[in-house]
Amino acid sequence: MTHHSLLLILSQCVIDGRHVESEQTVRTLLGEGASPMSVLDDGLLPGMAVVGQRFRDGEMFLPQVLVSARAMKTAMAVLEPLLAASNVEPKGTVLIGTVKGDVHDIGKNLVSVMLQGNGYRVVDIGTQNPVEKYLAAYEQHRPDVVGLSALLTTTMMYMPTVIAGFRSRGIPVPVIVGGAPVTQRFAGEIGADGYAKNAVDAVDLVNRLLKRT
Ligand code: B12
Repeated sequence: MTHHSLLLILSQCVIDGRHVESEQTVRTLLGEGASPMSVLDDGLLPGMAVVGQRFRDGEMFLPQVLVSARAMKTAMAVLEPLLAASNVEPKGTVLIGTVKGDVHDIGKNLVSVMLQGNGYRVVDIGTQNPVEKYLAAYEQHRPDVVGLSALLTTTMMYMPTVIAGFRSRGIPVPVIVGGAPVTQRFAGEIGADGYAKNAVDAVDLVNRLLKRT
């Protein structure tokens, strides 16, 4: 089978939420020499995009989205070590987490993996983080950049609270934001130090903020 048809099958596995087959298909593609990036960009992400559209249009419901998310995650578990493989000295540390009230983590995990793959150490504090969690993790790990993720128009409104938490304590760490509803304009309005629309741009953004390449 060609890479192209295997990638289509992989997208469909994510859409249908077939996690066992999605993992197998990823392994087959890798075994046949497909790059981890293309498996992600041309197989998994297009599948997840369809899930997003169908959910929005009321053609798919939450339980189905959950099984799709699981298929995406099982496949990502195979790709992560490959995407993150890098044996150079860390270029810096990035603390990342999804904000309070929000359980979405697929996009955040992707950003983490891409940063790791590009030489950063990532401290991932998971989902549903109140400002106190970010502050405590900051004290413990002293990251060079803090990243906030939110996928809901309601939870993105919590982002300024986290930024204020750092600023009111005089902590000058750059705070960057992202997630589907977040825009460059919103980032500017809440005084974030940066915004990126996807994981690849997130790496560029961190490179720029820390003047690394
Ligand atoms: C999967 C999914 C779920 C899964 C999440 C599983 C998981 N472990 O993450 C489950 C089923 C749990 C879920 C639940 C809900 N969901 Co939901 N979900 C989605 C869905 C379909 C896909 C999200 C996703 O993973 N996308 C793929 C990733 C790769 O993209 P991404 O997250 O945008 O991340 C990229 C960029 O945004 C960026 N990025 C992300 N984070 C960061 C951080 C930084 C610092 C930077 C720089 C960049 C960056 O880089 C990423 C990689 O390129 C979206 C639809 C959509 N189009 O977004 C709805 C969506 C986000 N969900 C939605 C809703 C309404 C809900 C629920 C409220 C439903 C309900 N009634 O209960 C709950 C909320 C639960 C909660 N409290 O958080 C709505 C939000 C509407 C809104 N505007 O607020 C959406 C948009 C669907 C829709 N069209 O209606 N959901």
